[in-house]
Amino acid sequence: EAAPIGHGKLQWRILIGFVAGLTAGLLAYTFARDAEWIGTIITYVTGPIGQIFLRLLFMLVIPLLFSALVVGIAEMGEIRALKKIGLRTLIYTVIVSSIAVLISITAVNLLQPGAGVDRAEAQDLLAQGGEGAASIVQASAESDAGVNQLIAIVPSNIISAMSNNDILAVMFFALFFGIGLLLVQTRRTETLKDAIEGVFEVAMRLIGLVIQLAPIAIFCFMFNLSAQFGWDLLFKLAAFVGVVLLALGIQMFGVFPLLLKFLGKKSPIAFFKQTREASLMAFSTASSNATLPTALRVADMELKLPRKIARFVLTIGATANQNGTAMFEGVTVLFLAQFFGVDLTITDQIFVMIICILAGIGTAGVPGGSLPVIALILGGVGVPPEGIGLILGVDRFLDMCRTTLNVIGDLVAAQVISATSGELDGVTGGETSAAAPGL
Ligand code: DAS
Repeated sequence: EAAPIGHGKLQWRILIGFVAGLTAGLLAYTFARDAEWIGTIITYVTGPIGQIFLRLLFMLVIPLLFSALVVGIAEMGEIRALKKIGLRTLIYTVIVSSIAVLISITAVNLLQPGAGVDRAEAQDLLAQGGEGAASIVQASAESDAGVNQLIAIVPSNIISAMSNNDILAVMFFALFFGIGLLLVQTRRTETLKDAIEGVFEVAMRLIGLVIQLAPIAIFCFMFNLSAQFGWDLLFKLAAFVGVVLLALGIQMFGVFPLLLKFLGKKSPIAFFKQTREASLMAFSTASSNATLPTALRVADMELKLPRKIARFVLTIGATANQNGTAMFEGVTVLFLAQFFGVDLTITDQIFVMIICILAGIGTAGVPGGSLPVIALILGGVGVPPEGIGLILGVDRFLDMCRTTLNVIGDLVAAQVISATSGELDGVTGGETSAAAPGL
């Protein structure tokens, strides 16, 4: 039986991996910054281990997400319940994402981080980030923007959507299939529902095994980050990093506690304590999708939320309710506009805000998922998209922070929607079958 992360064993090992990786990386950066052996270690050891860990998790995300969503919907029992939960989730997402983007845009306008960037440093960063920026601009140019992207959410072939890891299309199909199960409800579909529940349990159990690698993988992530960027990580573009962290902090420790207290019927302190392993996983992997299994288990075993609501809100939320991403996109677009001296009128800023809220719905829950979207928005407001190269050096660290906000935001949504749907009373939680492990 995989040691349940919530009971401390694995969680402490993950924490030790995190601190050890950070320390080792900073030591390597401080005493052997340009030594060849550091590059060799990152290329042949720590880099591959981190990538294999993420790929093992991504390999299981599609089966997990599909089965969680289908069974979550089928367990609602009737279409009326689905409509109620679905509507509440949509309303919650739009309102809370709007608050998030409003906070981020206000912070950038008030603090003007883009106005004070040292030109020499900026030229250096643009040169370093040039290659990465070009590939991101290329990716955003290729992505179907606007209407095509909307149409692409409806998969014409679910197998190719799954093989292309097209999470939104898989989610659409799972929603549709779950509604089909709700409408049919015969003995045979009950068997089918049980079979799909079995897929969920197997996926969760396998993820419980994969997550045993987390301490080593997280050591590698943190070593790679700190050995390459060292202390500069925090001081480079300090004003920009500071404004992003300020905005994320206001949402995390201002807005979320208010939502939890007044709508979620939950003490914020208890909530943050019970969800810490999801925070740790989100921060270390910088991927909402990779953290989804942990979020599902935390909602079930720690927060004791009703499965049907938690599974629906968390699987939809992992991709469609990314508060951290929406904030980061708002700050970055306005920061780069300031840096390049592009004056954005209020209408421009409202346009950016609306796109950021929508982008928070369509951005992939993978490391760096929001970068192509930012390049798209920059192009839309007359800022050179290549300018994204300026922030690439600090993006990994900020991605870890914003992904943590994304995942915690999804868990807050599940808590609030459960409480406001009157589904909290009498839920014992821990209903996940035995196969779903401690992670
Ligand atoms: N890393 C993305 C996620 O997993 C967020 C982002 O890139 O903005 O949610």
